Amino acid sequence: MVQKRIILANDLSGIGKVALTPAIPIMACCQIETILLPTILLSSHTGGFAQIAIQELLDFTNQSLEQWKALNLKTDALFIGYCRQMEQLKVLLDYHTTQSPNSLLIVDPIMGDHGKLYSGFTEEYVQQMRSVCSKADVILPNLTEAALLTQTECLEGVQPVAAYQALARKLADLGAKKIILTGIQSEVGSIGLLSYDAATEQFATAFTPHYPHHFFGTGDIVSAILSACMLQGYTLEKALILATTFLEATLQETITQEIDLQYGVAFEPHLHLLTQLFHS
Ligand code: PXL
Repeated sequence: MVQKRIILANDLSGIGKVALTPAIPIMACCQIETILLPTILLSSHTGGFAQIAIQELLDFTNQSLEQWKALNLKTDALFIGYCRQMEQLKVLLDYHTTQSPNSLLIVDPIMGDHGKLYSGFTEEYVQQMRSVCSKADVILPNLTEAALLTQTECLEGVQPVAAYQALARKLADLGAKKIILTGIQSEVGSIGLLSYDAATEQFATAFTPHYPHHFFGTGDIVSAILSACMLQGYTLEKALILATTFLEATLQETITQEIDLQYGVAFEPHLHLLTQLFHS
């Protein structure tokens, strides 16, 4: 079978296993070919480190996309994650519309968590992200990002599933076709995902045990697995279960190993689960 090919437009960070770092091996294990577009270089993620080295890459983004246009590069999906420069979102959306309008546009609107924007992000960026999400086939916001996109209060703590369903519908009203909300809590002790397919109006959920810690990069791991599942033709129900199962194994491993959580989670020992599933 011909491998599916995805462009990953996301940050490349030295420390912390966020964004491209887990996405590259996860995609490989899921048998998806990656075309890499680092949108910004950072020496670490931005969650609590000082003295972060940063190299912005807008020119590089433009030049890469120009080369790919000249090559008439064929792809099955474009994944847009952490950009930080509004202009990058514009050129990526333009590339998608003009070069491969029939490929899947998957957007993880990485820009905040715990009710706040990440450092370096602006309200103008949020607006631009809203318009990118309106064109997307799949969006993968956490609750903070969903609140920013819908201009509503951030849902905090344990909430009835109906509250997340209403939020997903609001996101669909912006134009996205499939919504996957991450980090939802509908019972004490568990955390999970809720999907909504606007075409069929179907919801699905899947949960994993909730630990009282902040784990960096878990949203990026979930986004990579779900994106791979979409390309491999999985249903949303099945994709959600796979993502939460992988996350549960990863978090258990991380807790057992007593890892310094600033440095990211121990996802590597469980990559073989993905290879076993996707390698025919
Ligand atoms: O996991 C989201 C993320 C991605 N990229 C960078 C980050 C974060 C979260 O802190 O700092 C650079």
